[in-house]
Amino acid sequence: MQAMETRVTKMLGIQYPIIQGGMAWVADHDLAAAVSEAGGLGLIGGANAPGEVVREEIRKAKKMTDKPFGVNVMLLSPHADDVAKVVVEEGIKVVTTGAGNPEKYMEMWKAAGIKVITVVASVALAKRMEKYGADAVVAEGTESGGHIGEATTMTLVPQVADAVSIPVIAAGGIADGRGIAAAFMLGAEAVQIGTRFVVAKESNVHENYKQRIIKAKDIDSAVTGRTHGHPIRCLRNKMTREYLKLEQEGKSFEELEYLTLGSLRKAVQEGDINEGTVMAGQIAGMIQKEQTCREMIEEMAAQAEALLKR
Ligand code: TUI
Repeated sequence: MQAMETRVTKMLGIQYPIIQGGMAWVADHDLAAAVSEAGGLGLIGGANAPGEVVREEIRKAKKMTDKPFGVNVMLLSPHADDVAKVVVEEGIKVVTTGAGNPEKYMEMWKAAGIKVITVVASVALAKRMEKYGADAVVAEGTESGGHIGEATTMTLVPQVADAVSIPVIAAGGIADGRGIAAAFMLGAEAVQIGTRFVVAKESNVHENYKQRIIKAKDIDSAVTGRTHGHPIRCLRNKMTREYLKLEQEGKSFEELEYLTLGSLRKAVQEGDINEGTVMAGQIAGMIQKEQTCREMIEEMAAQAEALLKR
């Protein structure tokens, strides 16, 4: 796999330049361990979970793999301070952050020898993170599922790659070897993949959620919360129709929160894909089947390598 060796694979000690997204309610110890065992970097998603819950997830993953895995600290979480400490106490080697600016934790993480990878949606934040000591950035395009920025992967990745010297990891709209090869052409040295791993055999999301992604068409994606500055990409359903209608009528964020509060959990765990939030990226339309993480990673890496050699 020489062609796929980059500063990111060397820094993280992984075989393939493929990082799993730290998805809220989805990225648990089973998924993270499976991705790491297959040669990528698995991530446990801290999401809104309390520190002790994340600690348990970390301990379970450690029992399943000796390979490196990381933790995503979701910065909007009320428990972010606790999770930030737990990763240090548990000897985690790689942390990714999302949905905010992690500056206040950087010194503590760097002192603990943690590789810090911040998810950014703009050149400005990428430059700032480099200045604060980030080891790499994930340039996440608006094609991604969940909480998103405005710039597309196609435009963001090369601009971030030009602006910083640390490695850039591309995310948003990538789910096969073509996407990985394209990201490399744009200047990325690894990719972060979320949506495809949601339908992995090792993913514990409800079967209805997996089937909704597998059945999704190219144009099934919707973004709620744009008018309130909390844009969330998910698959169209009863919830998004109602949300977007009320949003258009000028309802406030507080009035609409009841539609999304806890609704990701409702979709992921209870399988309520009509009233729940089915977060997924725009590439959901291309995802056709459930496979093991190993099958997905080996297939994507082989395809990318063949394309990059051409
Ligand atoms: O974080 C994500 N994606 C997420 S987090 C999430 S959980 C959640 N659920 C409901 C409401 C809110 C969150 C679901 N999906 N991706 C990484 C990401 N970070 N995308 C965009 C950003 C971002 C945006 C603005 C990072 C920093 C930022 O500005 C920070 C600043 O202070 O300048």
